[in-house]
Amino acid sequence: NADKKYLELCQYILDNGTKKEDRTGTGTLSVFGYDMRFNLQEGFPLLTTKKIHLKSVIHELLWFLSGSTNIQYLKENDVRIWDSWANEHGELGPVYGSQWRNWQVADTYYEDGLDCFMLTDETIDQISEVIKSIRTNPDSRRHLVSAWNVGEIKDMKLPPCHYAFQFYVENNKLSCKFNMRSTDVFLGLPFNIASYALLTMMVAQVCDLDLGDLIYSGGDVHLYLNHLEQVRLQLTREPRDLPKMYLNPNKKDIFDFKYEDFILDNYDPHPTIKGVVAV
Ligand code: UFP
Repeated sequence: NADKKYLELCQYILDNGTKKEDRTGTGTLSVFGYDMRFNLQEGFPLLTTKKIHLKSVIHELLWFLSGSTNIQYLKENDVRIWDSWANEHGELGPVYGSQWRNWQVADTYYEDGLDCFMLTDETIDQISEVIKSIRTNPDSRRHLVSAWNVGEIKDMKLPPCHYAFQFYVENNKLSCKFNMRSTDVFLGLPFNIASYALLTMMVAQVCDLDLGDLIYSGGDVHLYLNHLEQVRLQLTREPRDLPKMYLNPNKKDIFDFKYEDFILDNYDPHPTIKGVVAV
């Protein structure tokens, strides 16, 4: 069960984490390298040991998939998770949406017989490409999307935390592994797990595949020191049955999904636990 694995991670960090300073000045308990696997057939991995605001997860994912890097859409839908990183125009630089849908390729090549080179500007829609490759060549080992565009990181307000994900098809089931260089386990991770679970469900539906596993793979996996009390409270709570997520079965194009196409059923979580975001 997703809560059990998540709480095991929390306990593991409390027991084994190293006290480390961090960019935000908050301080963390940190471990390096940790994986978790969730079977998506066992229910939607939305934590029940505290209430998670799924609305923000759905809007953020639709916003990534739209290719946008401006917080205006999020603002219109009352989602504030990106507010503290945006500039005065709501811009975030070339973050996830830009890399997923419009990876910039600046190609230089020499024209035959000419003593000069040409510059071409091309963009790659990695989401469309990966869906095409899953449909046409399911056994490929190259179903990969990267947000880690080395040449553009300097222009991003926040370098990608979940920097790449890979799909895998086996017995007509779709699995997804997502990699995070840096994970705020208390506030970020429950969101990130739900978000990639949704993305996997959407891709599975448009590729006519069943659901396999979702695998989280973390680099610097940390609990901020001002979240420890909250985590200890959460650890006392008994996990409940996972909810079910239903997607509108008529959507066969990943870019056609709207907020109303996601129905969460049977979600009965323990109450919210508040914590301050480190910026
Ligand atoms: N963080 C997450 N998940 C996300 C996201 C950010 O856990 O999806 F965007 C956290 C990780 C870290 C902080 O605590 O935000 C980013 O800081 P840094 O760039 O210094 O790793």
